[in-house]
Amino acid sequence: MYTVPQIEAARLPGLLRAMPKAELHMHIEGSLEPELIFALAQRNGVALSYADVESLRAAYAFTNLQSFLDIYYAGASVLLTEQDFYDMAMAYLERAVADNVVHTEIFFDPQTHTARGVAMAPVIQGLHKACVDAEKRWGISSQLILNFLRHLSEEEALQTLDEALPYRAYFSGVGLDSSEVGNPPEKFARVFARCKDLGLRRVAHAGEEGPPAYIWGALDLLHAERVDHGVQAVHDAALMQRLKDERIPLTVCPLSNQKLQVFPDLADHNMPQLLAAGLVATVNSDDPAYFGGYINENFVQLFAATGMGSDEAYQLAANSFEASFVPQSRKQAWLGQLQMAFAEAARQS
Ligand code: ES4
Ligand code: ZN
Repeated sequence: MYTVPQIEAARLPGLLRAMPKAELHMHIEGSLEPELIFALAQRNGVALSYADVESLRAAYAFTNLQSFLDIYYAGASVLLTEQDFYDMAMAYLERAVADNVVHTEIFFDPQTHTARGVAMAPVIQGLHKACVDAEKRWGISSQLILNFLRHLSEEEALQTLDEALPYRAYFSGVGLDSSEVGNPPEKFARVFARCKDLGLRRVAHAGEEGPPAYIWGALDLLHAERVDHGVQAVHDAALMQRLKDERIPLTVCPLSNQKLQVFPDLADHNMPQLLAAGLVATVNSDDPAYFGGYINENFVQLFAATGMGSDEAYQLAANSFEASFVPQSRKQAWLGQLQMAFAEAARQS
């Protein structure tokens, strides 16, 4: 049994930044920084309804999920070519490496692009080439997870899946995102069943703003292997027991939850409760360009606000490896690296 070294509070932020980690809930379109949005708009001759970078950033004052999604889809409208998708993903992957992310499972929203007349090929090929080049250049591994937009119909999701299947080798799984309340998981039961038959891994956003019933639905109707967000599970004791017993991971996004008013004060975030209940909870950035920080900023601000310590830091990093869709042998190797990072921090303490 491994005993986590206790690290003094002053050294905790440094450890949170230095420890190796996996990021499992990050929408690549949500990594588009305002500067890159304007650069791509200029390169592609796309008109934006904001005068400059500052006025766009000033519009990032969200009150709920929908108020964010409206601006997020507007930002994505500058993406047209394979090079655009490649540049966006390389910018994220370089940033992730700086945060000591060793593995990432990247969400992308093809329907946000195909609905504007962009073909599936430049979307997936641009993202895939960036993943390959980033691994060669920096050693970070990545997978792509295709997300269906839940405010659209299941018919449209099925058509999107068909359009993506020529690139089946380039994505490992599917997910479900966009406006949650009013778009319950049962709407997508058939398309997820088809994905399961195809051997695709399955995740779904559930219990971000929506009720515990949507988390049950994600598990029982979509056969989701991970729940994205899932923070509303604490309102259902039987559900908490199920998540714990089956070790179903939650990919939690603290700064997203704060910015979208799920937990307006980070000090009230329920991450300590999720970990104390024995759940496989993880920390992720969701849409880092919009919510005020990449993964390390999520770790550092969450720990400062809630007073969690080195036990929780270790647990969250270990959980991120357990929750990833990679072979057990790679998870074991990462755990070894994690324990080396803790040993190094303990030597400095
Ligand atoms: C999202 Cl925070 C969040 N929730 C649901 N769908 C999304 N797409 C991008 N970010
Ligand atoms: Zn999300």
